[in-house]
Amino acid sequence: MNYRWKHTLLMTGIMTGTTLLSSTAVYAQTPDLSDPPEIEGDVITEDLGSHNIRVGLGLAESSPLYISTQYFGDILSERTEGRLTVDVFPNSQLGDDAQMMEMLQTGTLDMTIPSTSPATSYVDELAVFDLPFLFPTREAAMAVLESDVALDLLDKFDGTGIKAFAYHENGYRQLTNSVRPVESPEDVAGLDVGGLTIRTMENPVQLSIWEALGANPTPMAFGEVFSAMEQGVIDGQENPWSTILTSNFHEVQDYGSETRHVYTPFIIMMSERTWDRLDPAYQELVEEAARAAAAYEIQLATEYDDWARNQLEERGMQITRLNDDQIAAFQEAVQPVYDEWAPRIGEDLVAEIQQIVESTMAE
Ligand code: TK8
Repeated sequence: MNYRWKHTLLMTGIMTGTTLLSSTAVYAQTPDLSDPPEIEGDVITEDLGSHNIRVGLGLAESSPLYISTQYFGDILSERTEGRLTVDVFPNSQLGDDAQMMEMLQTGTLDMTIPSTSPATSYVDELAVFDLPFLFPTREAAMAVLESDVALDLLDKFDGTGIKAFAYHENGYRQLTNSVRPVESPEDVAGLDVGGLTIRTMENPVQLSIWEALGANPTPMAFGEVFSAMEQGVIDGQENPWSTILTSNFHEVQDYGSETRHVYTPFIIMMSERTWDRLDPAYQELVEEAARAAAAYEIQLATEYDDWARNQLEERGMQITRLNDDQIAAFQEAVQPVYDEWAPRIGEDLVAEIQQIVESTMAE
């Protein structure tokens, strides 16, 4: 275990069986998460060149994404005797998802892990994940993300200057706002008082969803969302509970609703220019480490989800849980999104994904 990883464990307070002397703000925000899997596999002892890989992330240091990216770095470093190193830059400090993908293309950044939604400007078909209520359960989502149908979409980055390795979990997206409790589409549309101004990801399907719900959708980069809410430019946003917590959105959002309306994953990706500079043995290792980091991140994200919701409640957010009928009302309201987008995304692709989902429900 190298120093950096130990440091991360201390910072995030996930050292199991250890009492931390001082509880930092980060510690207070971190559940008892699983340790990363042991780093296994051959060590490349031959000197195949030294590279420092810079990874930009939109999310904060306490997010599952950041923790798993540190683990990714530790795998590379341990298995190359320190010749491959990774520096992680969180909090959109190097740019937002769209900008960081452009930086991969130009080679000014080595890696990033964006949501699929902004990545649809490179691979249109990824918009299939933007469809609302596509995955009724996390098991269904996992079955799809592991399927050839989904993995083939990653190959479609070929020729864009970006190499995509694996899916991570972002998680079920939930609505928050600073105006009123929401338990129905009517509450979003605010029939008499006007619709909520909701920040959406920069993606046309997301825009359609919130239009269908009667909101005033405002596409915006993730890094700008906190201050836009603080300044009252927007009323609300939607993201998984873990992101809402680790981004401190509860400081500026009084209400949350467990809508689970969208499940868009992350993709771990590298600049092709960086990739081309790596020895084939290193390339193979990077791919392997990316998959290991993805598996660990999915585990962490799953562990984080309910815990983060409870933490938000403890910190004063009023969270509305929705029953099946209430969820069904949202689902019905966004049906026009399927009518509009399924033909454009590809009816076959949508059907293939739905078939995988259904196969998990039948079990
Ligand atoms: C982080 C983003 C973010 C996403 C969003 O870079 O934009 O709301 O959920 O987490 O990818």
